[in-house]
Amino acid sequence: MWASLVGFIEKALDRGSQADSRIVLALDLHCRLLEGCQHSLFMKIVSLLNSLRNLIAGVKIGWPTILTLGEESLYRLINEYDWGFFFIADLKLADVGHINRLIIQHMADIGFDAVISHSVIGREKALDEAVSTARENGLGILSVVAMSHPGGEEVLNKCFEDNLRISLEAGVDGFILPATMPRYIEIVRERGFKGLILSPGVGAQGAEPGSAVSMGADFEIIGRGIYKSGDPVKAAKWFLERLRW
Ligand code: BMP
Repeated sequence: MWASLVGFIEKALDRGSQADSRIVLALDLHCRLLEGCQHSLFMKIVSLLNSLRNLIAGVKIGWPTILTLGEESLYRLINEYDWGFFFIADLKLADVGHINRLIIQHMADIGFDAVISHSVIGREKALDEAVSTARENGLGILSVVAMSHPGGEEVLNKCFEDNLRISLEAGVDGFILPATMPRYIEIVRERGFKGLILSPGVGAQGAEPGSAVSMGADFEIIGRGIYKSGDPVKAAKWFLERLRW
Protein backbone atom coordinates (compact mmCIF):
# COMPACT_ATOMS: atom_id res chain seq x y z
CA MET A 1 0.00 0.00 0.00
CA TRP A 2 2.82 2.39 0.86
CA ALA A 3 4.32 2.37 -2.58
CA SER A 4 7.02 4.90 -1.75
CA LEU A 5 7.98 3.36 1.59
CA VAL A 6 11.61 3.34 0.50
CA GLY A 7 11.26 6.86 -0.83
CA PHE A 8 10.38 9.95 1.12
CA ILE A 9 9.22 8.19 4.29
CA GLU A 10 12.55 6.46 4.68
CA LYS A 11 14.52 9.55 3.73
CA ALA A 12 12.69 11.69 6.29
CA LEU A 13 13.02 9.13 9.09
CA ASP A 14 16.70 8.53 8.30
CA ARG A 15 17.46 12.21 8.36
CA GLY A 16 15.53 12.71 11.60
CA SER A 17 17.38 9.92 13.36
CA GLN A 18 20.77 10.96 12.00
CA ALA A 19 20.25 14.60 12.97
CA ASP A 20 18.70 13.45 16.26
CA SER A 21 15.95 15.97 15.63
CA ARG A 22 12.19 15.92 15.11
CA ILE A 23 12.09 19.56 14.06
CA VAL A 24 10.90 20.62 10.63
CA LEU A 25 11.46 24.34 10.14
CA ALA A 26 8.49 26.16 8.58
CA LEU A 27 10.22 28.68 6.35
CA ASP A 28 7.76 31.46 5.59
CA LEU A 29 10.19 34.40 5.54
CA HIS A 30 9.36 36.82 2.76
CA CYS A 31 9.55 40.34 1.43
CA ARG A 32 7.35 42.32 -0.95
CA LEU A 33 8.25 42.74 -4.60
CA LEU A 34 8.52 46.52 -4.41
CA GLU A 35 10.91 46.33 -1.48
CA GLY A 36 13.49 44.81 -3.84
CA CYS A 37 14.99 42.68 -1.10
CA GLN A 38 14.89 39.26 -2.77
CA HIS A 39 18.66 38.95 -2.80
CA SER A 40 19.07 39.94 0.83
CA LEU A 41 16.27 37.55 1.78
CA PHE A 42 18.06 34.75 -0.06
CA MET A 43 21.26 35.49 1.86
CA LYS A 44 19.35 35.72 5.14
CA ILE A 45 17.78 32.31 4.53
CA VAL A 46 21.14 30.74 3.63
CA SER A 47 22.61 32.11 6.83
CA LEU A 48 19.61 30.93 8.90
CA LEU A 49 19.77 27.40 7.45
CA ASN A 50 23.52 27.30 7.99
CA SER A 51 23.09 28.18 11.62
CA LEU A 52 20.40 25.48 12.04
CA ARG A 53 22.32 22.82 10.11
CA ASN A 54 22.71 20.44 13.06
CA LEU A 55 19.46 21.27 14.79
CA ILE A 56 16.67 20.53 12.32
CA ALA A 57 15.71 17.55 10.18
CA GLY A 58 13.88 19.23 7.34
CA VAL A 59 12.56 22.46 5.92
CA LYS A 60 8.99 23.10 4.84
CA ILE A 61 8.88 26.07 2.49
CA GLY A 62 5.58 27.93 2.28
CA TRP A 63 3.94 30.30 -0.16
CA PRO A 64 5.45 33.55 1.22
CA THR A 65 9.01 32.31 0.63
CA ILE A 66 8.21 30.49 -2.62
CA LEU A 67 6.65 33.64 -4.08
CA THR A 68 9.46 35.90 -2.92
CA LEU A 69 12.34 33.75 -4.12
CA GLY A 70 10.85 32.31 -7.30
CA GLU A 71 11.87 29.08 -9.00
CA GLU A 72 15.47 29.90 -9.91
CA SER A 73 16.52 31.07 -6.47
CA LEU A 74 14.71 28.17 -4.83
CA TYR A 75 16.57 25.80 -7.12
CA ARG A 76 19.87 27.38 -6.03
CA LEU A 77 18.87 27.36 -2.37
CA ILE A 78 18.01 23.67 -2.38
CA ASN A 79 20.71 22.36 -4.72
CA GLU A 80 23.82 24.50 -4.34
CA TYR A 81 24.41 23.84 -0.64
CA ASP A 82 25.00 20.47 0.87
CA TRP A 83 22.31 20.85 3.50
CA GLY A 84 21.37 17.28 4.29
CA PHE A 85 17.80 18.44 5.11
CA PHE A 86 14.71 17.18 3.32
CA PHE A 87 12.72 19.95 1.66
CA ILE A 88 8.92 20.00 1.50
CA ALA A 89 6.95 22.35 -0.77
CA ASP A 90 3.96 23.53 1.20
CA LEU A 91 1.59 24.71 -1.51
CA LYS A 92 -1.41 22.96 0.05
CA LEU A 93 -2.61 21.96 -3.37
CA ALA A 94 -6.37 22.24 -3.69
CA ASP A 95 -7.03 22.35 -7.41
CA VAL A 96 -8.22 19.99 -10.13
CA GLY A 97 -5.92 17.17 -11.18
CA HIS A 98 -4.20 18.59 -14.24
CA ILE A 99 -3.27 21.80 -12.41
CA ASN A 100 -1.95 19.85 -9.43
CA ARG A 101 0.08 17.81 -11.92
CA LEU A 102 1.72 20.89 -13.43
CA ILE A 103 2.51 22.42 -10.07
CA ILE A 104 4.07 19.21 -8.73
CA GLN A 105 6.24 18.94 -11.85
CA HIS A 106 7.54 22.44 -11.09
CA MET A 107 8.31 21.42 -7.51
CA ALA A 108 10.18 18.34 -8.74
CA ASP A 109 12.26 20.49 -11.12
CA ILE A 110 13.18 22.81 -8.25
CA GLY A 111 14.45 19.84 -6.25
CA PHE A 112 11.90 19.45 -3.46
CA ASP A 113 11.66 16.03 -1.81
CA ALA A 114 7.93 16.19 -1.12
CA VAL A 115 4.79 18.26 -1.62
CA ILE A 116 1.74 18.93 0.52
CA SER A 117 -1.78 18.64 -0.88
CA HIS A 118 -5.20 19.14 0.61
CA SER A 119 -7.29 15.97 0.69
CA VAL A 120 -10.66 17.71 0.87
CA ILE A 121 -10.44 18.00 -2.95
CA GLY A 122 -11.28 14.28 -3.20
CA ARG A 123 -9.54 11.49 -5.05
CA GLU A 124 -10.92 11.33 -8.55
CA LYS A 125 -9.06 13.69 -10.89
CA ALA A 126 -7.63 15.49 -7.89
CA LEU A 127 -5.62 13.80 -5.09
CA ASP A 128 -5.12 10.60 -7.15
CA GLU A 129 -3.44 12.65 -9.85
CA ALA A 130 -1.32 14.51 -7.30
CA VAL A 131 -0.14 11.20 -5.82
CA SER A 132 0.67 9.65 -9.20
CA THR A 133 2.52 12.76 -10.36
CA ALA A 134 4.51 12.86 -7.14
CA ARG A 135 5.41 9.17 -7.56
CA GLU A 136 6.40 9.58 -11.22
CA ASN A 137 8.72 12.39 -10.22
CA GLY A 138 10.22 10.66 -7.20
CA LEU A 139 8.57 13.01 -4.69
CA GLY A 140 6.81 12.19 -1.45
CA ILE A 141 3.31 13.52 -0.89
CA LEU A 142 1.67 14.51 2.38
CA SER A 143 -1.97 15.48 2.75
CA VAL A 144 -3.69 17.93 5.05
CA VAL A 145 -6.31 15.99 6.97
CA ALA A 146 -7.13 18.52 9.72
CA MET A 147 -5.82 22.03 10.38
CA SER A 148 -4.38 23.69 13.45
CA HIS A 149 -6.17 27.05 13.63
CA PRO A 150 -9.53 27.45 15.43
CA GLY A 151 -11.40 27.95 12.14
CA GLY A 152 -10.18 24.54 11.05
CA GLU A 153 -12.96 23.12 13.21
CA GLU A 154 -15.66 25.07 11.33
CA VAL A 155 -15.59 22.97 8.15
CA LEU A 156 -12.34 21.22 7.22
CA ASN A 157 -11.84 19.23 10.42
CA LYS A 158 -15.46 18.11 10.35
CA CYS A 159 -14.40 16.22 7.20
CA PHE A 160 -11.55 14.55 9.12
CA GLU A 161 -12.87 11.00 8.57
CA ASP A 162 -13.44 11.58 4.86
CA ASN A 163 -10.09 13.36 4.48
CA LEU A 164 -8.37 10.45 6.18
CA ARG A 165 -10.12 7.82 4.05
CA ILE A 166 -9.45 9.72 0.82
CA SER A 167 -5.78 10.13 1.75
CA LEU A 168 -5.36 6.46 2.68
CA GLU A 169 -7.06 5.28 -0.49
CA ALA A 170 -4.95 7.63 -2.61
CA GLY A 171 -1.82 6.23 -0.91
CA VAL A 172 -0.14 9.37 0.41
CA ASP A 173 3.11 9.03 2.36
CA GLY A 174 1.83 10.88 5.36
CA PHE A 175 -0.40 13.48 6.94
CA ILE A 176 -0.28 17.02 8.22
CA LEU A 177 -2.19 16.93 11.51
CA PRO A 178 -2.51 19.69 14.12
CA ALA A 179 -0.37 19.76 17.26
CA THR A 180 -3.01 22.14 18.65
CA MET A 181 -5.62 19.34 18.43
CA PRO A 182 -3.56 16.24 19.21
CA ARG A 183 -6.56 13.92 19.41
CA TYR A 184 -6.53 13.73 15.59
CA ILE A 185 -2.96 12.42 15.69
CA GLU A 186 -3.87 9.88 18.33
CA ILE A 187 -6.83 8.58 16.30
CA VAL A 188 -4.71 8.11 13.19
CA ARG A 189 -2.03 6.15 15.07
CA GLU A 190 -4.63 4.12 16.98
CA ARG A 191 -5.84 2.90 13.60
CA GLY A 192 -2.39 1.59 12.79
CA PHE A 193 -1.17 4.19 10.30
CA LYS A 194 2.54 3.60 9.72
CA GLY A 195 3.36 6.54 7.43
CA LEU A 196 4.60 9.97 8.39
CA ILE A 197 2.80 12.47 10.58
CA LEU A 198 4.03 16.06 10.65
CA SER A 199 2.39 18.46 13.06
CA PRO A 200 2.25 22.24 12.88
CA GLY A 201 1.03 24.55 15.62
CA VAL A 202 4.00 24.23 18.00
CA GLY A 203 5.34 27.45 19.52
CA ALA A 204 3.61 30.52 18.07
CA GLN A 205 0.20 28.79 17.80
CA GLY A 206 0.40 27.56 21.35
CA ALA A 207 1.10 23.82 21.30
CA GLU A 208 3.91 22.65 23.58
CA PRO A 209 6.98 21.16 21.93
CA GLY A 210 6.88 17.38 22.24
CA SER A 211 3.10 17.26 22.62
CA ALA A 212 2.42 16.06 19.06
CA VAL A 213 5.29 13.57 19.12
CA SER A 214 3.94 12.11 22.37
CA MET A 215 0.70 11.37 20.47
CA GLY A 216 2.52 9.69 17.61
CA ALA A 217 3.75 12.42 15.27
CA ASP A 218 7.18 11.90 13.71
CA PHE A 219 8.02 15.58 13.34
CA GLU A 220 6.81 18.89 14.72
CA ILE A 221 6.72 21.84 12.34
CA ILE A 222 7.98 25.07 13.89
CA GLY A 223 8.17 28.41 12.11
CA ARG A 224 7.93 31.72 13.95
CA GLY A 225 9.02 30.15 17.23
CA ILE A 226 12.44 29.82 15.60
CA TYR A 227 12.85 32.31 12.77
CA LYS A 228 11.11 35.20 14.53
CA SER A 229 12.99 34.75 17.74
CA GLY A 230 15.81 37.21 18.43
CA ASP A 231 18.21 34.27 18.55
CA PRO A 232 17.01 31.47 16.21
CA VAL A 233 19.84 29.11 17.18
CA LYS A 234 19.09 29.45 20.88
CA ALA A 235 15.37 28.99 20.19
CA ALA A 236 15.99 25.93 17.98
CA LYS A 237 18.21 24.41 20.70
CA TRP A 238 15.46 24.98 23.23
CA PHE A 239 12.90 23.23 21.03
CA LEU A 240 15.39 20.47 20.21
CA GLU A 241 15.85 19.58 23.87
CA ARG A 242 12.16 18.60 23.75
CA LEU A 243 12.29 17.12 20.28
CA ARG A 244 15.26 14.77 20.19
CA TRP A 245 14.83 11.67 18.08
P1 BMP B 1 4.26 28.81 12.81
O1 BMP B 1 5.07 27.80 13.64
O2 BMP B 1 4.99 30.05 12.51
O3 BMP B 1 2.88 29.01 13.37
O4 BMP B 1 4.06 28.15 11.35
C1 BMP B 1 3.26 27.03 11.15
C2 BMP B 1 3.46 26.52 9.74
O5 BMP B 1 2.66 25.36 9.56
C3 BMP B 1 3.08 27.49 8.64
O6 BMP B 1 3.99 27.31 7.57
C4 BMP B 1 1.69 27.04 8.22
O7 BMP B 1 1.46 27.24 6.85
C5 BMP B 1 1.75 25.54 8.50
N1 BMP B 1 0.45 24.94 8.87
C6 BMP B 1 -0.25 25.36 9.97
O8 BMP B 1 0.15 26.28 10.69
N2 BMP B 1 -1.41 24.71 10.29
C7 BMP B 1 -1.93 23.70 9.53
O9 BMP B 1 -2.97 23.17 9.87
C8 BMP B 1 -1.21 23.30 8.42
C9 BMP B 1 -0.02 23.91 8.09
O10 BMP B 1 0.68 23.51 7.05
